[in-house]
Amino acid sequence: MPLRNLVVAALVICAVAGVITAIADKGKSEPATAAEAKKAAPAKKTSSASKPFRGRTVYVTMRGLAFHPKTIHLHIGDRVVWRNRDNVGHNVTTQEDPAGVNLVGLASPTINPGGAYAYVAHYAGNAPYVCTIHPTTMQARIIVTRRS
Ligand SMILES: [Cu+2]
Repeated sequence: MPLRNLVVAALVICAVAGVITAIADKGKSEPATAAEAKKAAPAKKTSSASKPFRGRTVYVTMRGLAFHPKTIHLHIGDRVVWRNRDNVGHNVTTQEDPAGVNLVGLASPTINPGGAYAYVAHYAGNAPYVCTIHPTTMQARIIVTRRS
């Protein structure tokens, strides 16, 4: 029996310690100023992670051996989804831009008929891209700019 009493006593001590710690933490976590409260708010939002993607989505349709629309504009953090509506496979491959530096760096695998390929823009850039299977008709451009 003394061993059991010892265990019970230990559990009670742990529970009390837990409550004290919780009270102490509550006091600490309350922001002292409005500025601190503002700082703390975004951190809480990102940790919830219920909606990890917060950018815009731009859709490009691959149909009739062409990209529609031919030019897309997006901001860093936005996403492009290419959807293949043809009955042959396509891909999306950025080309070196003679007028500038290709910062997009995009090379998809083959996108099968009915399939799609998504790309989130992480860098600013302005690059022509093609489907390397049909490079004469499937030419387009992706322009990624910083959010102002
Ligand atoms: Cu193609």
